[in-house]
Amino acid sequence: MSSINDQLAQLQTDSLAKIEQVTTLLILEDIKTQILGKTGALTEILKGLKDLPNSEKPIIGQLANTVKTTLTTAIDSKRSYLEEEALASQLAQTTIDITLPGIAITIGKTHPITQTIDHIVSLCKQLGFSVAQGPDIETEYTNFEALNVPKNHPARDMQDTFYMKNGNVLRTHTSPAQIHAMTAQKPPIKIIVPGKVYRCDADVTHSPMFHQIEGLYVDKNVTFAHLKGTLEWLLKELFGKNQKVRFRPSYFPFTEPSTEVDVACFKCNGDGCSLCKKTGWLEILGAGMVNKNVFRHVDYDAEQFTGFAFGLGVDRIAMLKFGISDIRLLYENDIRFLKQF
Ligand code: FA5
Repeated sequence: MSSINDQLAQLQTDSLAKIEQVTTLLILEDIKTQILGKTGALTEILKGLKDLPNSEKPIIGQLANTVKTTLTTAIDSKRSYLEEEALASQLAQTTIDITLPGIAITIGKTHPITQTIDHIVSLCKQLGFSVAQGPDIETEYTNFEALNVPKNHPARDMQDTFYMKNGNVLRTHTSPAQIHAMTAQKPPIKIIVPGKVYRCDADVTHSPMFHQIEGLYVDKNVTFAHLKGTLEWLLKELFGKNQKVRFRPSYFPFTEPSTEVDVACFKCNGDGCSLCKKTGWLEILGAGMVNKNVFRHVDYDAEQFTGFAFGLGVDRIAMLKFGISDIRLLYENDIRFLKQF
C-alpha cells in the first residue's frame, strides 16, 4: 500500500511542477494526456490496486480521486491562464492607433434639381399655393382629352409621348394634375404640383425625363394680370431683379390666351450661342388662362369662375440658376459635378 501511496504522492508533486512550467496550450493538453489519459501515469499506478488487500482498496481509491481532482483543477486553471494570456497578446498586436488620420466621410448634398424645386415651392407657398400630387402614369383622357387635346389634334405632336402597351401614357407634362385636382375639389383652388414628366426628346436642353411644376389658380375674377404679376414676382425672386425676362404670345390647347416665358441665356447673356440655339433666350415656362373647354370637362362653371395655370420647366431653371450648360449633366450622377452645388 505504501508504495502506491508514495507513487500517487510523487505523481502529484511531479505533475504540479510540470503544469506550473507549461507555457503553451498545446503542451498542456499533451501533459494532461500523459497524466490523466486512458494509458496515462495515473492509470498505470492504479493497475497495482488489484494486488492490495480489500481493506486498503477504498483508502487508496479515495486518495487516487483526490490526486486526480487536484491535477484536473491545476490543469484547468493553467488552461484559463494561458487562454487569457493568448487573448491579451492578440489584442496587444491589434491595438488601434488612434493618432492615425481617419477616413473622411463624404457628406451628401441636395441635388440641384431638388434644391430648385424646394426653392420654387417655398416661394409659391408665400403666395398662398398649397402643394398637390399627381401620378406619373396617366390615361390619354387626363393627359390630353380633358385638357382640350382631342384624338388626332395636331397639338399632340407638340409633346413626343411615351405610350404604354395598355394605352396609357407616361405623363408628358404636369398639366393632367389640374384635371385630378379640379375633379376632386370645387373652386377656389390654388395649387402647385411638382413632378417628373417624360418625353421622347434628348439634347443639351431636352431630357427624356425632366421636371415641371404646375401651378393652378381658379376663383372668381382671376385675370391675366394676376398671372403676369405672379410669374414676374416668382422670376425676380428666382433670378434677381436684373435678369432679362420676356413674355411671348404662344398656344396651348388648355389655356386661352397663352404665353411662354423666356429668360436671357446665361451663357451668352442674350447674344446667341449654341445653348440657346442662337436666339439669346431660354424658354422656361408655359402659361395662360384656363380654357373654358377644360372647365367643362371638370364640371366647373365657366361663367362664374376664371383661372390661370402655368407649367415651369424645373431643369431649365436649375441650368440658369447654376450655370449648367448641358441638361444631361443633371442625370449622370457624377459626384464631381454634384459636389459643386
Ligand atoms: C407644357 O408642358 C405645358 N403643360 C405648360 C403649361 C402649363 C402651359 C399650364 C399652360 C398652362 P411645354 O411643353 O412648353 O409646356 O413645357 C413647359 C416647360 O418645360 C418648357 O418651357 C421647358 O422649360 C420645359 N421642357 C419642355 N420639354 C423639355 C425637355 N425635354 N427637357 C427639359 N425641359 C423641358
